[in-house]
Amino acid sequence: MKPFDIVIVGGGGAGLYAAMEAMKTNPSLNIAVLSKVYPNRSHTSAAQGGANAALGNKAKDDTVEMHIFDTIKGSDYLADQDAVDVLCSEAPKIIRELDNIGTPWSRMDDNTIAQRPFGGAGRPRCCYCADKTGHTILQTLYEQCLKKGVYFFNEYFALSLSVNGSRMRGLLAMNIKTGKVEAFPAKTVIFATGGYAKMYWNRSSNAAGNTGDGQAIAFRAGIPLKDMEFVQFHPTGLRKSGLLVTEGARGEGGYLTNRDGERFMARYAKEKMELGPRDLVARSIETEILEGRGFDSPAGKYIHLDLTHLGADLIKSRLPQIREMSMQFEGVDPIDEPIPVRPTAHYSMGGIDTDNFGRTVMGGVYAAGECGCVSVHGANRLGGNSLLDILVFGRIAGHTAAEEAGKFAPGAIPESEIRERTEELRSYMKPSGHYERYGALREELGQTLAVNVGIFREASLLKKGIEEIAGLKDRYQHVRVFDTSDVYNTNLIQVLELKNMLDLAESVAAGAYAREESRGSHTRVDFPVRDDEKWHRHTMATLMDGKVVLGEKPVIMGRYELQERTY
Ligand code: MEZ
Repeated sequence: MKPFDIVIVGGGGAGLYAAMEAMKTNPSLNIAVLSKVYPNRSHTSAAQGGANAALGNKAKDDTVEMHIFDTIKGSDYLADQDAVDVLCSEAPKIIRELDNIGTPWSRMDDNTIAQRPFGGAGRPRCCYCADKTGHTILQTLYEQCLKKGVYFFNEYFALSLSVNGSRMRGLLAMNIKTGKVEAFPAKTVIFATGGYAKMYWNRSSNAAGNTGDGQAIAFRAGIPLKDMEFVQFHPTGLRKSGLLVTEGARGEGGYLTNRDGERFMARYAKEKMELGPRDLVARSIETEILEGRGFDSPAGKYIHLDLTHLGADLIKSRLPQIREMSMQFEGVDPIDEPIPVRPTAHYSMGGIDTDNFGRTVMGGVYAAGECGCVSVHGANRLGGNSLLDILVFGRIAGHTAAEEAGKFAPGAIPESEIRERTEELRSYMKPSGHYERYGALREELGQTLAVNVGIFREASLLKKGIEEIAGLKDRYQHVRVFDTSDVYNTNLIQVLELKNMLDLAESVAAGAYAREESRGSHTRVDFPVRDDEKWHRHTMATLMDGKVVLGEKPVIMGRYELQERTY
């Protein structure tokens, strides 16, 4: 195959924005997007509530500076302040740019882009398209990429980077339709494969495919991962499935109530109530449940998200998807009854370490969106800053790669690498006396993470989690794929995804065990206080001889000094 100037791995919002921007920067470039699903089925489509930008449409006195401060405070002061400046300053421009290329934003009466309140934000600045914001953004970007001539390789599963010494020369991927390993020689590669929170299995709002493929490939190629222990639990996942019930439901005025009918958030965030930041609201719900004030059911414990007082018109016009999902997955119509919810693993604050331009430590390799960690979210992301992150930093990574592609000579990927990868894939199908099945390992991984590396963490649990993950990695050596066909071998894909999750889970648990403090989403009951002296720093995980080695990196400060975080 002819070398590409840019290969983008992942067809969600970050990948597509990167492709669109790279084309705009230099239309003569040869740009490919590889995606394991069709791009318009990427997980961006599940982002419901919206994207933050200080447009000042709903609150005239909103400012970019307030957005910056809310984000830094929300991050529990672990975000890099120069990166947050970029995120929030670019926000109004990027929302308007999306408007110009056709994103159907909901509108206010004066026809300006509608905004709703979101957690941890001082002003209502979350721009939305009903409760299908990510879905509409994704469609808009996909259309633009097709129009601009981006090459799409859909249903390709990325396997590894091809690296010669310190020189990256492209990517190897499996064509899911044929089972063949194909080489994609490239001057630059951008990873935009989304997050890794699906490792929590059914305690997750994530799509089945959010298995951290980009992070795992980069990790195995020697690129460090940053702040992996910070996994965000969204306060309101549906009780049975963990699917997301947007924060927009609380932004529109929904209440959280316990089994005594009490709006319990008054106990935890007197001022912000249900619109406290996610880490705080998720901990509060979990505390209500642990202290016996939740509801019990065969499908698990839960609390209520009550929208009944909002009325049918509002629910039907602004939260139609939530209504549909509640009816389909819980048998509850939120117009008439509260929705049973419980926190659900939703977002990976950690990811591939990048600078503010999307560059990693390896020349020619970039990352953006949830797959990367720039870091704008620190220890806790604010709702509505994720779509914003993929747009702003997807665009920046696309621009940087387009500008820098000329610096890297195209490398050829040797045939021997294709053969090696093919043999690796085939090795899963060789008969073996003792074998393990994917399903059991997958479920046990989710279970150990939810129990031992969940919302409330503690040394002995984390240690158990680390041991259990190591045990699962040993057992993985014996995992076998019984479907030996080449065409759409989904069992093989699942097994490869499991390998990625196991490698990443190890770094999540190792970081969580090492970080002896509580900050943002990382709550250590044995170290309940934030320890700025020892831990106001990023955790860096590197893979050396197959082992996770932890290091650290300073947090970039700016105008805002460390403060106690109250809401
Ligand atoms: O940023 C998010 O995670 C988001 C918009 C989710 C939601 O509650 O809708």
